[in-house]
Amino acid sequence: MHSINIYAPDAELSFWPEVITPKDCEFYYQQLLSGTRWRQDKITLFGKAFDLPRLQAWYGDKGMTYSYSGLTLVPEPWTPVLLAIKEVVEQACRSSFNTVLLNLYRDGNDSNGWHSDDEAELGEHPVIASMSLGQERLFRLKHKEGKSRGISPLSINLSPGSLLVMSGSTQRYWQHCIPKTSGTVLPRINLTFRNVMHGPSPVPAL
Ligand SMILES: O=C(O)CCC(=O)C(=O)O
Ligand SMILES: [Mn+2]
Repeated sequence: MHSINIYAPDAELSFWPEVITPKDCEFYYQQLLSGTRWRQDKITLFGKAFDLPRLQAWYGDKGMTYSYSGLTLVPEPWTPVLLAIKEVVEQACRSSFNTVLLNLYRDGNDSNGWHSDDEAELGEHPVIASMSLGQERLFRLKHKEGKSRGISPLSINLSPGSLLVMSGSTQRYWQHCIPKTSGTVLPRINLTFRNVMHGPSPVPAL
Protein backbone atom coordinates (compact mmCIF):
# COMPACT_ATOMS: atom_id res chain seq x y z
CA MET A 1 0.00 0.00 0.00
CA HIS A 2 1.85 3.08 -1.23
CA SER A 3 1.36 6.66 -0.23
CA ILE A 4 2.48 9.79 -2.02
CA ASN A 5 3.57 12.90 -0.15
CA ILE A 6 2.13 16.07 -1.61
CA TYR A 7 4.49 18.94 -0.92
CA ALA A 8 2.97 22.33 -0.09
CA PRO A 9 4.09 25.08 2.29
CA ASP A 10 2.66 24.87 5.85
CA ALA A 11 0.88 21.59 5.01
CA GLU A 12 1.33 17.89 5.59
CA LEU A 13 -0.54 15.88 3.00
CA SER A 14 -0.27 12.16 2.26
CA PHE A 15 -2.29 10.43 -0.41
CA TRP A 16 -2.96 6.72 -0.95
CA PRO A 17 -4.48 6.28 -4.45
CA GLU A 18 -5.86 2.85 -3.61
CA VAL A 19 -6.05 2.00 0.08
CA ILE A 20 -8.70 -0.67 -0.57
CA THR A 21 -9.43 -2.87 -3.59
CA PRO A 22 -12.11 -1.89 -6.16
CA LYS A 23 -14.18 -4.86 -4.95
CA ASP A 24 -14.10 -3.66 -1.32
CA CYS A 25 -14.86 -0.16 -2.56
CA GLU A 26 -18.05 -1.30 -4.23
CA PHE A 27 -19.07 -3.37 -1.20
CA TYR A 28 -18.49 -0.58 1.33
CA TYR A 29 -20.13 2.00 -0.95
CA GLN A 30 -23.34 -0.04 -1.25
CA GLN A 31 -23.39 -0.89 2.44
CA LEU A 32 -22.92 2.73 3.50
CA LEU A 33 -25.32 4.16 0.92
CA SER A 34 -28.21 2.05 2.18
CA GLY A 35 -27.14 1.40 5.80
CA THR A 36 -26.21 4.89 7.02
CA ARG A 37 -28.56 7.16 8.98
CA TRP A 38 -28.18 10.05 6.54
CA ARG A 39 -29.45 13.39 7.80
CA GLN A 40 -30.33 16.57 5.99
CA ASP A 41 -28.80 19.13 8.32
CA LYS A 42 -29.41 22.84 8.10
CA ILE A 43 -27.22 25.82 8.84
CA THR A 44 -28.41 29.25 9.83
CA LEU A 45 -26.97 32.21 7.96
CA PHE A 46 -28.17 35.75 8.62
CA GLY A 47 -31.11 34.36 10.58
CA LYS A 48 -32.27 32.08 7.74
CA ALA A 49 -32.05 28.28 7.75
CA PHE A 50 -30.56 26.58 4.68
CA ASP A 51 -30.25 22.91 3.83
CA LEU A 52 -26.60 21.85 3.65
CA PRO A 53 -25.82 20.89 0.03
CA ARG A 54 -25.15 17.23 0.98
CA LEU A 55 -26.36 14.63 3.48
CA GLN A 56 -24.30 13.86 6.56
CA ALA A 57 -23.93 11.35 9.35
CA TRP A 58 -21.76 11.29 12.45
CA TYR A 59 -20.62 8.06 14.07
CA GLY A 60 -18.17 7.45 16.88
CA ASP A 61 -17.39 6.62 20.46
CA LYS A 62 -20.09 7.44 22.97
CA GLY A 63 -20.17 11.05 24.13
CA MET A 64 -18.00 12.43 21.33
CA THR A 65 -20.32 15.24 20.34
CA TYR A 66 -19.00 17.59 17.69
CA SER A 67 -20.09 21.16 17.13
CA TYR A 68 -19.62 22.99 13.89
CA SER A 69 -21.40 25.81 12.06
CA GLY A 70 -23.89 26.05 14.92
CA LEU A 71 -24.75 22.33 14.73
CA THR A 72 -24.12 19.85 17.51
CA LEU A 73 -23.81 16.31 16.20
CA VAL A 74 -24.33 13.42 18.62
CA PRO A 75 -22.59 10.29 17.32
CA GLU A 76 -24.40 7.14 16.27
CA PRO A 77 -22.64 4.01 17.55
CA TRP A 78 -20.00 2.39 15.29
CA THR A 79 -21.28 -0.23 12.85
CA PRO A 80 -19.25 -3.30 11.75
CA VAL A 81 -18.71 -1.77 8.29
CA LEU A 82 -17.43 1.51 9.71
CA LEU A 83 -15.16 -0.33 12.15
CA ALA A 84 -13.70 -2.36 9.26
CA ILE A 85 -12.95 0.81 7.26
CA LYS A 86 -11.56 2.54 10.37
CA GLU A 87 -9.15 -0.37 10.86
CA VAL A 88 -7.80 -0.05 7.30
CA VAL A 89 -7.44 3.73 7.61
CA GLU A 90 -5.76 3.56 11.03
CA GLN A 91 -3.24 0.99 9.80
CA ALA A 92 -2.42 3.03 6.70
CA CYS A 93 -1.80 6.31 8.48
CA ARG A 94 -0.73 4.97 11.87
CA SER A 95 -3.13 7.18 13.81
CA SER A 96 -6.24 6.33 15.78
CA PHE A 97 -9.63 7.97 15.52
CA ASN A 98 -12.71 8.09 17.73
CA THR A 99 -15.24 9.55 15.30
CA VAL A 100 -16.12 9.74 11.62
CA LEU A 101 -18.15 12.30 9.68
CA LEU A 102 -19.78 10.85 6.56
CA ASN A 103 -20.83 13.03 3.66
CA LEU A 104 -23.09 11.93 0.83
CA TYR A 105 -22.83 14.05 -2.32
CA ARG A 106 -25.94 12.93 -4.19
CA ASP A 107 -24.95 14.52 -7.51
CA GLY A 108 -22.88 17.36 -8.96
CA ASN A 109 -25.06 19.98 -7.24
CA ASP A 110 -23.96 18.73 -3.85
CA SER A 111 -20.80 20.33 -2.54
CA ASN A 112 -18.80 21.38 0.51
CA GLY A 113 -17.79 25.05 0.76
CA TRP A 114 -14.36 26.44 1.63
CA HIS A 115 -13.46 25.66 5.25
CA SER A 116 -10.77 24.32 7.57
CA ASP A 117 -11.39 21.50 10.03
CA ASP A 118 -10.03 23.63 12.85
CA GLU A 119 -12.63 23.26 15.61
CA ALA A 120 -11.11 23.45 19.10
CA GLU A 121 -12.15 19.88 19.97
CA LEU A 122 -9.92 18.51 17.19
CA GLY A 123 -6.80 19.90 18.90
CA GLU A 124 -4.07 22.10 17.50
CA HIS A 125 -2.64 19.74 14.90
CA PRO A 126 -5.56 17.55 13.87
CA VAL A 127 -5.05 14.45 11.76
CA ILE A 128 -7.98 14.21 9.34
CA ALA A 129 -8.12 11.00 7.32
CA SER A 130 -10.44 11.29 4.33
CA MET A 131 -11.55 8.19 2.50
CA SER A 132 -13.56 8.36 -0.74
CA LEU A 133 -16.08 5.93 -2.27
CA GLY A 134 -18.28 6.13 -5.35
CA GLN A 135 -18.02 8.95 -7.87
CA GLU A 136 -14.62 10.63 -8.19
CA ARG A 137 -14.78 14.33 -7.25
CA LEU A 138 -12.27 17.16 -7.30
CA PHE A 139 -10.91 18.32 -3.93
CA ARG A 140 -9.42 21.80 -3.84
CA LEU A 141 -7.05 23.29 -1.31
CA LYS A 142 -5.96 26.92 -0.96
CA HIS A 143 -3.55 28.58 1.45
CA LYS A 144 -5.21 31.28 3.55
CA GLU A 145 -2.40 33.71 2.61
CA GLY A 146 -1.98 32.25 -0.85
CA LYS A 147 -2.60 35.50 -2.71
CA SER A 148 -0.12 37.63 -0.75
CA ARG A 149 2.52 34.90 -0.55
CA GLY A 150 2.12 33.60 -4.09
CA ILE A 151 1.23 30.04 -3.02
CA SER A 152 -0.72 28.16 -5.68
CA PRO A 153 -3.93 26.33 -4.85
CA LEU A 154 -3.94 22.53 -5.21
CA SER A 155 -6.47 20.18 -6.79
CA ILE A 156 -6.60 16.46 -6.10
CA ASN A 157 -8.93 13.98 -7.79
CA LEU A 158 -10.37 11.92 -4.97
CA SER A 159 -10.95 8.59 -6.67
CA PRO A 160 -12.90 5.74 -5.06
CA GLY A 161 -10.72 3.79 -2.63
CA SER A 162 -8.33 6.68 -2.09
CA LEU A 163 -7.24 8.06 1.26
CA LEU A 164 -6.05 11.62 1.82
CA VAL A 165 -4.53 12.44 5.20
CA MET A 166 -4.18 16.06 6.23
CA SER A 167 -2.09 16.65 9.33
CA GLY A 168 0.42 19.01 11.01
CA SER A 169 -0.55 22.62 10.45
CA THR A 170 -2.64 22.00 7.30
CA GLN A 171 -5.93 23.03 8.94
CA ARG A 172 -4.38 26.15 10.41
CA TYR A 173 -3.02 27.50 7.12
CA TRP A 174 -5.15 25.93 4.41
CA GLN A 175 -8.82 25.67 3.48
CA HIS A 176 -10.39 22.95 1.37
CA CYS A 177 -13.63 22.39 -0.54
CA ILE A 178 -15.52 20.09 -2.90
CA PRO A 179 -16.93 22.34 -5.63
CA LYS A 180 -20.16 21.70 -7.49
CA THR A 181 -19.62 20.09 -10.87
CA SER A 182 -21.65 19.65 -14.05
CA GLY A 183 -22.19 16.60 -16.23
CA THR A 184 -23.30 13.16 -15.16
CA VAL A 185 -22.23 12.88 -11.56
CA LEU A 186 -23.13 9.80 -9.56
CA PRO A 187 -23.24 9.80 -5.75
CA ARG A 188 -20.03 9.99 -3.74
CA ILE A 189 -19.51 9.03 -0.12
CA ASN A 190 -16.69 10.59 1.85
CA LEU A 191 -15.64 9.56 5.33
CA THR A 192 -13.43 11.86 7.39
CA PHE A 193 -12.03 10.11 10.43
CA ARG A 194 -11.23 12.50 13.25
CA ASN A 195 -10.06 12.42 16.83
CA VAL A 196 -12.28 14.48 19.12
CA MET A 197 -10.31 15.49 22.19
CA HIS A 198 -12.93 16.08 24.87
CA GLY A 199 -14.20 13.52 27.30
CA PRO A 200 -17.79 12.24 27.18
CA SER A 201 -20.13 15.21 27.50
CA PRO A 202 -23.86 15.30 28.21
CA VAL A 203 -26.19 14.90 25.28
CA PRO A 204 -27.80 18.28 24.51
CA ALA A 205 -31.45 18.51 25.61
CA LEU A 206 -32.89 19.05 22.13
O1 LIG B 1 -15.79 15.28 0.86
C1 LIG B 1 -14.63 15.54 1.07
O2 LIG B 1 -13.69 15.04 0.43
C2 LIG B 1 -14.26 16.54 2.12
C3 LIG B 1 -15.19 16.57 3.28
C4 LIG B 1 -14.80 17.61 4.28
O3 LIG B 1 -13.96 18.41 4.05
C5 LIG B 1 -15.45 17.65 5.58
O4 LIG B 1 -16.44 16.95 5.81
O5 LIG B 1 -14.97 18.39 6.45
MN1 LIG C 1 -13.20 19.37 5.87
